[in-house]
Amino acid sequence: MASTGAKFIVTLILASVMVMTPCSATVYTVGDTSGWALGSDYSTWTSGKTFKVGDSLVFNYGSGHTVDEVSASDYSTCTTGNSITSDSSGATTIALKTAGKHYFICGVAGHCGSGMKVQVTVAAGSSEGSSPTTTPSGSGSGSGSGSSTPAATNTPAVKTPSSTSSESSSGTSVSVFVSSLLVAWVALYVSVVC
Ligand SMILES: [Cu+2]
Repeated sequence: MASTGAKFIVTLILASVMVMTPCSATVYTVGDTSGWALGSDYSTWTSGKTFKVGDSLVFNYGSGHTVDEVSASDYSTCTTGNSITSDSSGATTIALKTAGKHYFICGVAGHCGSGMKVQVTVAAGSSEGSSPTTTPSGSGSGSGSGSSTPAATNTPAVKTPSSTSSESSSGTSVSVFVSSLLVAWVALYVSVVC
């Protein structure tokens, strides 16, 4: 049935969207409920977290702080004044657009040295993950033994008046083929996005 195949494909698309939604982007609140403040240990906060390209960091803080993205050397020495970016709005969202390490400090004198510094390692969007393995379904089987006819490629669906079981099975195999193509495409897309 065509409607069954269409429902199956729609279900696959919906399922793939549900799979892709949580893996596409994660928003991390730096320090969680403590926010961006003195007295927090941000190396503890980053431990166990995996940051990816597309994720973002949200810094929540009161007045008297800033969020400065700095270089590695400025991070280690708590040097202010060479910031790549700086914000003091109280709610800073940093989109992690590139892979590698990103360093953030508070630019107020003394705060970085007192612990207001955080570095995150951002992984590339696509890891060399599992390539989707396409299993070739044994289509075309069912021909008898010893038939050496070479015209077995892409037989068009001809409506034969005699209701044979091969007609419905060919329709099913076509929808399965299209579905497996879709699954392979979704798997490839997910592996690129995640
Ligand atoms: Cu500060």
